[in-house]
Amino acid sequence: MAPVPIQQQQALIERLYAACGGSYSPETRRKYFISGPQWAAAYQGQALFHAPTRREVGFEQIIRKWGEIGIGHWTTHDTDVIPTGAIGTDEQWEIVASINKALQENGVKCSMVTTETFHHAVWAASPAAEAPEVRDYAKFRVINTVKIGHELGAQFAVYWPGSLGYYVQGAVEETQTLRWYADALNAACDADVEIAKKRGRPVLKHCLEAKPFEPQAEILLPTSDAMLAFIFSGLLKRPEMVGLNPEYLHELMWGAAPRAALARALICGKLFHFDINDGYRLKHDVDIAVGLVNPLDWLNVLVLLRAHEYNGPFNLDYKPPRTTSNHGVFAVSFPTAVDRFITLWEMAGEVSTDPIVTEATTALKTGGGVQDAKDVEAIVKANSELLTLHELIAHRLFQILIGQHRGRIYSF
Ligand code: GLO
Ligand code: MG
Ligand code: MG
Repeated sequence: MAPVPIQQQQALIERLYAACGGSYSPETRRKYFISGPQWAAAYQGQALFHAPTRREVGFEQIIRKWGEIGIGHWTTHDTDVIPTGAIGTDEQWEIVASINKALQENGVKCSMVTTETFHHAVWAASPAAEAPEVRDYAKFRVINTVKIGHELGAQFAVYWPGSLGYYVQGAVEETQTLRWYADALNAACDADVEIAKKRGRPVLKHCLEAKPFEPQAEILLPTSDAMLAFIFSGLLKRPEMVGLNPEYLHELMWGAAPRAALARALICGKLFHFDINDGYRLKHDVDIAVGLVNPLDWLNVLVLLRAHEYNGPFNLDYKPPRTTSNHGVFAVSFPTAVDRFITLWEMAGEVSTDPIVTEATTALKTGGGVQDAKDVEAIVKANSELLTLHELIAHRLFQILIGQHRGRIYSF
């Protein structure tokens, strides 16, 4: 093959993307509650050891692309779109008005807003720092985000308290810091109740997002389970307004089974919002797009969510890799992520109606039929053949994942 000159590269990408087939129409994509974050599309590839590889992209372009691709919802941090110095000023409301215009023109809705409490120097000692002025500023910021959320028509506010923790031990008293953090959330919920009432809108769903490592060395609320304990701790004035935004990779990072973490949130009635992506156990937050690393696990996660009729958003919180170009972000990265999600979601539907999975599951739940609950030997014996179904079900899920249940076989 001859070298491909730069002016022919986009055409090559588009031809091979089309040749992949299997993509859904924008109308079909819009039927799912999928949201695309401003920060994900605007990510330029930078990190501590990485210089940016892509040019800046603004909200006008991202919202337009969401409309074209069929990503029905847009999400943002306050400072993704408003410079820190303009937060709360007239300039902010001018920007918010132009966001509303862009959303309307492109048939996209804002579903979620979130406050950046990790990047700016003011958060060096976290949003629940010792200095009362930092904590007052944190309250101002989260209340302001609630206001923006209502103005943009959002239903959710997310909090990733990225810097709530420490690097060196002994300076931070954990219980005090958690109380201070709760004060900020209480201020946001109180303000929300008032604003919602004034505007005749429902209150937002306030969602906490945990991450086990980064950017602090030690994190005070590192897992979704820790956050559940925090929600039910008595520190929150309105715990009914607060739930979770688990992120698939954040649970995997600490070694959890994401599906089990989601199940624990479900039984508490706190699975409000879900950040979808992929990655590896015990690595940093690589934020790979959904289904590229653990498709079988993802299929299982979606089987669980369908079974519990989860109807909240699926937020594409991943980072297009540094090797993807500005063109590739919209031509390949986002449409393929959406389409893998839809495929896995529909496959999860097939799992729930699959006759083999259904019969095997029913047989397991029926058991071998022993009346005497004290007869341990009889119980073991009665179920000993039946339990082989566990492995058979796992095989069936693999078949569904690769389409083998529809008769696809490999012959020599
Ligand atoms: C970072 C988090 C981050 C949050 C966002 C929403 O690791 O995943 O992207 O999801 O700040 O609050
Ligand atoms: Mg996230
Ligand atoms: Mg992440």
